[in-house]
Amino acid sequence: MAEKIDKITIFGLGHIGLPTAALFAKNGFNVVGVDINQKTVDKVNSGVSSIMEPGMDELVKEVVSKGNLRATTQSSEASKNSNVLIVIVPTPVDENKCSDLSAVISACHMIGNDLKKGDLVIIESTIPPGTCEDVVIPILEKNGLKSSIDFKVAYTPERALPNNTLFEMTHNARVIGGIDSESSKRAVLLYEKITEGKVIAVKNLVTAEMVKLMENTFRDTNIALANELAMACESMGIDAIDAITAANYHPRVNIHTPGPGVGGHCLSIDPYFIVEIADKKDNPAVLIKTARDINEHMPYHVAEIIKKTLAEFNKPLNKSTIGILGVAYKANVADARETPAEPLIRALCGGGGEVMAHDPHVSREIIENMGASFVEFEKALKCDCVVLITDHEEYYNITPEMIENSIFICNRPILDPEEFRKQGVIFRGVGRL
Ligand code: SAJ
Repeated sequence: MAEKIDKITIFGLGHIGLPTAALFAKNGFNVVGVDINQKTVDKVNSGVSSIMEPGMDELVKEVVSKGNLRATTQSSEASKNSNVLIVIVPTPVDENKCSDLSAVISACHMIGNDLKKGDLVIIESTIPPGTCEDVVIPILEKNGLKSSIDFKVAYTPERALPNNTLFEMTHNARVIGGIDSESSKRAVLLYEKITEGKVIAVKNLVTAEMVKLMENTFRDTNIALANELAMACESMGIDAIDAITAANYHPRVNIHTPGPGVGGHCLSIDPYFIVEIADKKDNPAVLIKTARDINEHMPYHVAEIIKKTLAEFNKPLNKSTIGILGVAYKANVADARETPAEPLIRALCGGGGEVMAHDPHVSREIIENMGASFVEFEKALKCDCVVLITDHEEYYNITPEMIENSIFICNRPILDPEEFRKQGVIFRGVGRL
């Protein structure tokens, strides 16, 4: 008897949802993507990727033209014709740094409306530990079907690195937790179809939820340690980059790289999900919260370095032009979500500085919304003070002669300070002398 092929509906066609949908479609599944954004739906249906990610344009074109992937805003018709329902919608934090689960809740209501016996519901969105049991399942059961008995539930976090998403999705290990062993078994078999990486079943839903948060918290906390060491080094006259590079020769030491702060939609948010639940359980996650505080402070620390350096040369901030190089949250991406460049720009503008920013990937509109004027690379280099925030490849070839007014605050370790100092440029930055 021929194997029954799962029909999949994916809720959310964003940075993770669309590649996931496209990969299932490429592997022969019939996939429907549901999104609330009509423009996204139209784009995908015309065979064009709605996200900027290497390989996605070709992949979306291929699977849409073969008829294996289509998009819709109508969840009901999609759900009724599927037996696997996957939720990949955003989970931001609100102004109190608590999780905003509204998109997950809304997707679960849509699924709950049309849930059938035998369906498998999979959550991929990053969520606080316990959310599947406490929030997701009660909504799915609203029409009387019972989880585990009538339908199955699994949680599997996505762990792909932006800009390398397709490769990592098909090669990284994947962690899966289920409400029961049958749920995780079905989810493991499904994801084995799209990845060559190991698919690991953990004990239950909450363990899988926690694994994702632990990974990003490890990285965020390690970067906070690097940033604290960098600030300590600055006050002691030590070049932190030299010191960290040397320390990392130890076989069991791996200190991450200090910088102007931690941006993006993952590291700067996920640790708060642990903090939130740990607080509720009356067991505060002090180290994790402190690490977040340190990383959130870094843009203001950069602002202080700028002000102090300008003052030394009798140039008050409110009479100076500042040229920011790079506003994306990390190298070679166009994504500026949670970027440390934004609080820095706002702090400098608040202090009366005239801030101009260049980024080869981020649009004029995004830069102007942060409060800076959008300028060409050459114009940014002519400012009283040039400040490098993002280590885009385009900036690797900056030379001392290009820094017209000889003040360069370089916050990523991509250039040799001595080369600049030899030519009379004041070279400072996070962790630098
Ligand atoms: N950063 C530093 N110092 C470092 C490394 C990074 O300051 O040593 C900064 C970056 O400049 C950036 C931020 O941290 O502003 C985050 O960048 P990242 O490259 O560490 O991570 P993301 O947010 O792009 O992706 C992370 C990844 N998680 C881990 O590596 C543990 C990715 O695998 C996850 O899939 C993703 O989060 C996610 O979706 O959660």
